[in-house]
Amino acid sequence: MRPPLANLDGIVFVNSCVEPAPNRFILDKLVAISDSKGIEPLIVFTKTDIGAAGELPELYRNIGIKVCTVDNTTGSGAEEVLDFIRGKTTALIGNSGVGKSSLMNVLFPQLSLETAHISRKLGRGRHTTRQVEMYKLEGGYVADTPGFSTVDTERYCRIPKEELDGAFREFADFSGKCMFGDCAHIKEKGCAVRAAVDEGIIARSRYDSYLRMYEEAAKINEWERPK
Ligand SMILES: Nc1nc2c(ncn2[C@@H]2O[C@H](COP(=O)(O)OP(=O)(O)OP(=O)(O)O)[C@@H](O)[C@H]2O)c(=O)[nH]1
Ligand SMILES: [Mg+2]
Ligand SMILES: [Zn+2]
Repeated sequence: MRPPLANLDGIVFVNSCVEPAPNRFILDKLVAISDSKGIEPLIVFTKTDIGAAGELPELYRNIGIKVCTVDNTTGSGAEEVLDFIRGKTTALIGNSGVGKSSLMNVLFPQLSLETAHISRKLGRGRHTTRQVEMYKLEGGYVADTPGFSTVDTERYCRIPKEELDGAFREFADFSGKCMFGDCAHIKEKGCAVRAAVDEGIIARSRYDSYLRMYEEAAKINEWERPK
């Protein structure tokens, strides 16, 4: 499969506090993919005027990921996004309706990109932005992308299960301390990763995402793996 974007320095993962609510699993999956490819992630929570991001910003900041909260109706918080994308090749990625194009318009008003409320009656599959578009801005390139659906993200997990723990950055302090060198951190005796989850050092939701991704990765046939 040929990705529509390549050679990204950074990815801005856009979530909205509400409508649609953040999906932790998809966020963890995308962050794992960017981490495994050495692409710097920035997590943004939009619509702070109508909802709160709750515990999520702190959860991700605790593992060293930059997080910012933005109200696109006033532009409050958007400067941090600008600092992140300046001079880099980046893309805004996230579910349909989270406010990617709205954020682009806040950052670069000259773009006047189309934005729209997605009616619940019409359901998923209605994307306002229909193609990936790259703009030369702020000494770099920024891409606005169409929102994805949950189904689309299924095919993105192509991290081999043996390498998956390396894509969860906060596991690194523990994965070398497991009793078995090839520990998958699932049911093995003496697993230091699971112990850290039980002690509350690693967030349970992150570990749950790891387990779900591991299961998905285990279903991928050897020949389907990227070389
Ligand atoms: N209240 C509020 N509404 C917002 C905010 N950001 C975006 N919206 C609204 O959310 C809706 C979707 O915004 P878009 O910018 O079109 O979302 P998108 O992520 O580009 O969606 P796709 O192009 O379909 O992927 C629009 O009605 C926006 O006005 C925000 O911070 N606060
Ligand atoms: Mg859009
Ligand atoms: Zn382990």
